[in-house]
Amino acid sequence: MPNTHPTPVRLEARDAPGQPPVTPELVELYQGFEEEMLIPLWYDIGNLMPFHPISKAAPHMWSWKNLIKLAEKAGEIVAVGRGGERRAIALANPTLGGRPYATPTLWAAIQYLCPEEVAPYHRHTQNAFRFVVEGEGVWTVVNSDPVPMRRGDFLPQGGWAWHAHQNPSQHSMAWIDGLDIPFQYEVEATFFEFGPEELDAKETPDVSRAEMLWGRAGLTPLNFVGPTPKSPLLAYRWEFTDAALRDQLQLEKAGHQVTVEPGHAAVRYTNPNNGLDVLPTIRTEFHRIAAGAETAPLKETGSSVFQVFDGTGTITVGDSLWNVERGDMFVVPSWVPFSVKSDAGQDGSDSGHLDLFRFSDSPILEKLDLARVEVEKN
Ligand code: GTQ
Ligand code: FE2
Repeated sequence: MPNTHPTPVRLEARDAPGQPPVTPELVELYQGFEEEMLIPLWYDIGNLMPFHPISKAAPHMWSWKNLIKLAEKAGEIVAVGRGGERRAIALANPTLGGRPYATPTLWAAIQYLCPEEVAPYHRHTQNAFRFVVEGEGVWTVVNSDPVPMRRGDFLPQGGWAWHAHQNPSQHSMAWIDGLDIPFQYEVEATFFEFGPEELDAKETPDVSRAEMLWGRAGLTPLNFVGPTPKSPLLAYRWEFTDAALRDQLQLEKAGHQVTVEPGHAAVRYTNPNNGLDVLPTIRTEFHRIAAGAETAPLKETGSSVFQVFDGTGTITVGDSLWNVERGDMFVVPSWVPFSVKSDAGQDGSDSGHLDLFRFSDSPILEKLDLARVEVEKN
C-alpha cells in the first residue's frame, strides 16, 4: 500500500561517481532542496530511467495442486456474500511488496464457489475475465445474461458490467480470474458499486444471449447499440479454441505456414465487433506447443500470466526453470526472456501437446506506443 503520510525528502551529500564534490555549500544546497521538497535529477535517477526495463516483479510459479487444496479449504471455512463479495484468492508476486499483484499491472486469482452459493451482483471499472481449467456447474451472470462455465471456456467481463456468479449445482467449482486491478489502482481511475443482493436472472440456460447474438464468426447482428470497446461475446467455448489450434497444426503438417513458429499454434481472443483485444487493457491468448516443440526465447515489454491447461513441459523465465502440469500458473515479467518446451509425447508420438492460456497487459503498452519485442540472442 502506498504511504499516505508525507515522506520527507532526504538527500545525503556523498562522494560517488557522477556526484558533485562534497563541500559545505553542497550540504547547504541539499538542505534547501529537502526543505522545499525537491530532488535533483543527478542525485538518484538510475532506477527511474534504466537502459531497459528492470521489472520489480519476479518470475514465479504457483502449482495448481496447492492452489486448489487451499481454495477447497477456504470453501469450508469462509462464507461468500456481500462485503467480501468473492471467495477469490489472489496470486501475490513475491517481490511486489506483499500486495495481491501477480504483476505490476495484473491481478490473477483462483475463485471457488460451493454448491448453491451465489456471489452477489456488483460492478467496477476493472476489466475482468474467467478461465476454467477444470469442472463446471457455475453460471456467471453479466447484465442479467446467465453464461454457463465449463472446462476450457474463456469468459470476458468488460469494466462496469454488472456481474454475479451462481452455482446451482451440487458440486463445488473453481476457476481463475484475471483483472487489471493493479493497473487501475496505480492510475487511480477505479470506481465500484454494489448491486442488488438477489439475482434477477435465476434461470440456467445452456447458451447465453450474448452467444446467440455474437457467437457466429463473421456475422454481426444489425440491431445492436455500438461501438463496443469491450467484447459483447461473453463466452469463447473450448470446442472452438481446440478446433482452431488443432487445425493450425494440421495445416502446418500439410505444408502450410500458418503457425507462429514451427509446432506452435496460437489464437488470440478478440472482440467480434472490432477485431481488437476482448478487453481494452488485457490481451488473452491460447497457445498450443506440439509434443517436443520449443518456442524461441522472447523478451517483451509488459507482463504476462500463464495457466497450463493441459500437457506437461518446461518453462524458462530468466534464470527460473519449472516443470509444469495442468493448472500450474506462472508469471513472465517485463523484458525477461521467456521460452517453453513441450514434453515429447509417449513413445515419440506427437500426442500430448502443451496447452497454455495466457493473459497480458499488451493492449495498454500498444496503445501507448511502448510495446517492444526482441528475440533473445544466446
Ligand atoms: O468475480 O467479480 O478475483 O470483482 C477480483 C475481483 C473476482 C469477481 C476477483 C472481483 C471478482
Ligand atoms: Fe467483480
